[in-house]
Amino acid sequence: MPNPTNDTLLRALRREPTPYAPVWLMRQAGRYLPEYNVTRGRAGSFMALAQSPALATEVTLQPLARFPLDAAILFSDILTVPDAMGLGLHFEQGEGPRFARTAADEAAIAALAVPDMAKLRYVFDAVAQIKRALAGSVPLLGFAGSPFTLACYMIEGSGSTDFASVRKMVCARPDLLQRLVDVNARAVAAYLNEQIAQGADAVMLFDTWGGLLSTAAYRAYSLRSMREVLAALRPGPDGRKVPTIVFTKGGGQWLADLAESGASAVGLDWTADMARARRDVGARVALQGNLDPVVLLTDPATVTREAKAVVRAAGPAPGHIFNLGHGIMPATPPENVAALVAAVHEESRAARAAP
Ligand code: 1CP
Repeated sequence: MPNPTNDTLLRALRREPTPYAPVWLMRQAGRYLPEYNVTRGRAGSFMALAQSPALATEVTLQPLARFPLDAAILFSDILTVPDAMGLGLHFEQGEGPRFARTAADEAAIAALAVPDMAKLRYVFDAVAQIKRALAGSVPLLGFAGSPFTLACYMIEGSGSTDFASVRKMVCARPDLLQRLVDVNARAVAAYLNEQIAQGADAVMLFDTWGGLLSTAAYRAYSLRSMREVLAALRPGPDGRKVPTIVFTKGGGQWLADLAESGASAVGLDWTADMARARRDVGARVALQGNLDPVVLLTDPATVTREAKAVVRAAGPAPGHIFNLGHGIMPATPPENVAALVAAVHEESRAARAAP
């Protein structure tokens, strides 16, 4: 299979020189795009959209038709894996995810197993279909939730601001949490390996809630299980190692640990100091981030100024992938995204050309 024509992202993940900093945005397909809302309305529900490879392909490509982004990301959700484990996922319009059953006690956790990957066929079919539709134009990112972040939703049964029941389990029943995280790690590794087999050019682990843990608990339940997943990934169809990204929201204080996780790149949220991160670990891993997504709620001039500041903080050395510090917000005006992508390309190209 030929390399994607625009392989800036893959080169930056490998810390090879690129003419500019590649940019993609977490949640780049989503509710801020009117065309996404039309397709979602047609599908009837988020799950119906995600479970149709044709519609998932359509919405994956929507942001790329508007903006010269340097990567596509599979349109799906991290919670497809616990759904396939039998927890019964559904999304109400305007609300977050809900599970019909939780995995919060001894019996429910003991009953969990790595799901038959055939239940997630719709995801792998979407990866294959998106790859064909991209026709080599830009790389396709696959993804999964981290074993710990999936455990948070499985224990709680829905989203939460503090996941207190999960943090309680850390000290009250560490054995149960360990069992849950272990089965999730095996499931996530199998899930990502199948995405890789279908052509995902790079894969990312979203550890949205690892930042809620104490340092000791983070290392024991989140970081260690992510290392296990990364160590279990197989090469791509071309025989090369597939680049990987780990993102722990709130994980800036564990940057040295994350740099040793085995990932090619570490994603930073907007609270992290990008310039310092590049100095401290930039010779060992690529860094992704880290504009505050609320900047995109302002105006094109402000977006341009703030995006250029992140590009300057990261500097022109190889290994910076521009992104937001977390997902794009539904109230984002699309014209601000256009200004962002143009500013990143222009500023980073100029910095690399400077004598
Ligand atoms: O109503 C809608 O249309 C649903 C909104 C939506 C979207 C667009 C959800 C529900 N999921 C998604 C897609 C999605 N989710 C992607 C697609 C690729 C992209 O464009 O980036 C990805 C990578 C995710 C990952 C995801 N889902 C995470 C990790 C990243 C993050 O944002 O922290 C998490 C925590 C979820 C769970 C989830 N799914 C959806 C929502 C609203 C949530 C958050 C629930 C909560 O509040 O805890």
